Amino acid sequence: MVEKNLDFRSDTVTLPTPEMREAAANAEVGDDVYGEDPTVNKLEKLAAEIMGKEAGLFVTSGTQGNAVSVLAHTQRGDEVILEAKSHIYVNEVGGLAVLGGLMARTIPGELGWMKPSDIETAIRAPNIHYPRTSLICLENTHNAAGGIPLTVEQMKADWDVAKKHGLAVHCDGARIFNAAIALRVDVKELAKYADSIQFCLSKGLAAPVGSLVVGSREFIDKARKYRKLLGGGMRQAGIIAAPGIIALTKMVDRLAEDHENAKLLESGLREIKGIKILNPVMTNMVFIDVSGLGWTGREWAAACRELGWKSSGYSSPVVRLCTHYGIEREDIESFLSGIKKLVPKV
Ligand code: TLP
Repeated sequence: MVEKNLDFRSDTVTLPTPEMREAAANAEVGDDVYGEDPTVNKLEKLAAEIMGKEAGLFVTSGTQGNAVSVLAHTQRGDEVILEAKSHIYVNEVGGLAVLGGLMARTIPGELGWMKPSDIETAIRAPNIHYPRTSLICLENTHNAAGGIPLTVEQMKADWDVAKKHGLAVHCDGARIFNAAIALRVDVKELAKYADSIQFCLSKGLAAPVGSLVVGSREFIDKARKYRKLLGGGMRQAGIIAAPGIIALTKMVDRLAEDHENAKLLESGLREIKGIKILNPVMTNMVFIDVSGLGWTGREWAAACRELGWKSSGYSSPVVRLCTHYGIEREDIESFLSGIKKLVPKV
């Protein structure tokens, strides 16, 4: 029985499955800073295998995974190319500058994808006046673009430019499995076109904590040291790694249900005059603009609350709705019939 979780704010709100709770309670543990936690070791190996990389590193969060990856790929004073609305640039507390002493060079993407020609133009030529460009960061799925999956071809095109110029590629793959499921490709095909990938266990995969970084052995050794620097050496972390193993082995395929539910939500909301759908709905996110109802996000969130749902809602009329484990088809259906009664007639 799935525990209900009527909350559209994010897929980060997912609750662990009963099997995860049990796995956490019974996990075999050791001191992971000594490399002696068997459950963490198993999770790291599994993650690397799934992504087709040499090694993996269990980190506390997506933000920490991106931070250690960026640090391991760069030197202070380098420039990093990223999409203008990427999570690393917008939502990670300026870590590039604060932790890495790095410059950010942003490129507006087309549905989250930076065109190779734009990347090429942004790469710095060797010149005494310029910082060195050393890294390109991709995001798949791209959150702010609407949970849009970058295709294998799109990733390859960006990768080819990077490699032509000798640059590293990091992928913020917080929701890379949503991308793989939506595109119906093996996640390895996407992972092939990144030197390193960070992906989250704690979003649609429903584990309570943690992310993984995968890449070459040499890269992971470096990233592990940065994780220690950032306070991420976690000792008996098998307790939180055990649910992660369940996430990777049992929770990936069901992401398709979240995508279907997002589609259902989209089509129901489209029937409401005054609500505009802002993104092509390809994974588990629906972005809406409620200004046509005369509402801001706050009024939207208040209406959702009346129906027993949580939803984001600020002064902006744009709201992101996420579907995830804990929300089922019938929940979306009853939400839609409820909200249709609550919106003002326009
Ligand atoms: N995203 C969160 C918020 O921070 C916005 C969300 O609710 O979507 N990369 C991407 C693409 C993300 O969407 C997120 C989290 C992260 C990295 C960071 O992961 P955590 O929250 O584990 O640090």
